[in-house]
Amino acid sequence: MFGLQETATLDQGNDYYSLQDYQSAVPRWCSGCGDNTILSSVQKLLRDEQLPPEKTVFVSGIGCSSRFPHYMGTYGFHSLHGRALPIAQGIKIRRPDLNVFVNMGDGDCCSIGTAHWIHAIRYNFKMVAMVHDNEVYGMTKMQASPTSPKGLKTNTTPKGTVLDPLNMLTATLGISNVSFVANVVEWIPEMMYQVLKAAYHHNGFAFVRIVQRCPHFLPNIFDPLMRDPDKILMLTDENGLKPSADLRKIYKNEMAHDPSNIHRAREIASSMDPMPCGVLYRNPDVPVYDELRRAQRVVTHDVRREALDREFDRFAVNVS
Ligand SMILES: Cc1ncc(C[n+]2csc(CCOP(=O)(O)OP(=O)(O)O)c2C)c(N)n1
Ligand code: SF4
Repeated sequence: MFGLQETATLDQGNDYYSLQDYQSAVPRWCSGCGDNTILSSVQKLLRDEQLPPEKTVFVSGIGCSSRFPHYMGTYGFHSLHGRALPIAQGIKIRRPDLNVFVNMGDGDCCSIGTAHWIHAIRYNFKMVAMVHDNEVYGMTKMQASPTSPKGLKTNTTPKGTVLDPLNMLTATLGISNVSFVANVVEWIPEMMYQVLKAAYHHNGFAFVRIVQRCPHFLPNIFDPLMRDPDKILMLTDENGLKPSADLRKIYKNEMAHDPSNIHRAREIASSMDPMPCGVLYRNPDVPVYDELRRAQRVVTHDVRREALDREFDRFAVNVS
């Protein structure tokens, strides 16, 4: 019996995390929903990077895409509509040792969450922020989102939207302290994986827009993009997208892009035909807020105890 106990002991030092270690509940997204593809890529990334699940947290808002943390075998925080980013920042400031990922819908980030989005770019905390852009409100059954294409008929725009969609890439590239911006489509997993990997390795706020299919409400909207490979422009660079020979056989539209050039990044991001996919902008030298704060404060246990004692002393009752 003693021997049995011994073999049942786990050797924590030699852990290898498999894909299953990053999986949790069975996803409840519609079949064919692009959120499923994003989930698979992210789980593969975490497995390849061997991120300890107990040191990793996924934060989301509210929406179909925001169900993401339920399906990860890590820590998770399914928060409030539009509020994923401040919650993720709160986690990062107290626990800089954690790997923080954020999943938001286009409504979540670019509508109700706009103020948080802008300030998160400026604060430049180290985290990966993914926007699942299906160009519609999915969970609440098809209202127009800021990224809906002009003319789209939805429950809130029965005669069709009248405005051009918000370009979240040029918007992000226009904010002070922006440090990483990328764009991908979820139906090309190799591309999405490589870009998410680059985002994870970026020291700062890595903003990744992921164009995502919603076959339930907008079944054909991305057909032109999906069916014509020439409508995709691969932006290649040494530390970002490095397409394989197989990918190159299908997607022939390719351009070497220097992601340190913000003017060029803005220029490229301003046109979606063909759709630029890859890392548009990367600047590793932008100050990272969590590192700035860490450098200023050295809070040892003694410092904390002294502060607590001082606080308690204010309420001390002298009975002598
Ligand atoms: C404060 C608040 N306002 C509105 C809602 C209703 N609501 C829930 S999800 C959602 C929109 C979801 O669309 P999106 O963020 O694009 O995500 P998707 O479902 O398409 O993934 C809305 C308006 C809410 N839950 N909370
Ligand atoms: S409604 Fe759309 S976004 Fe929501 S789960 Fe279904 S396909 Fe995905």
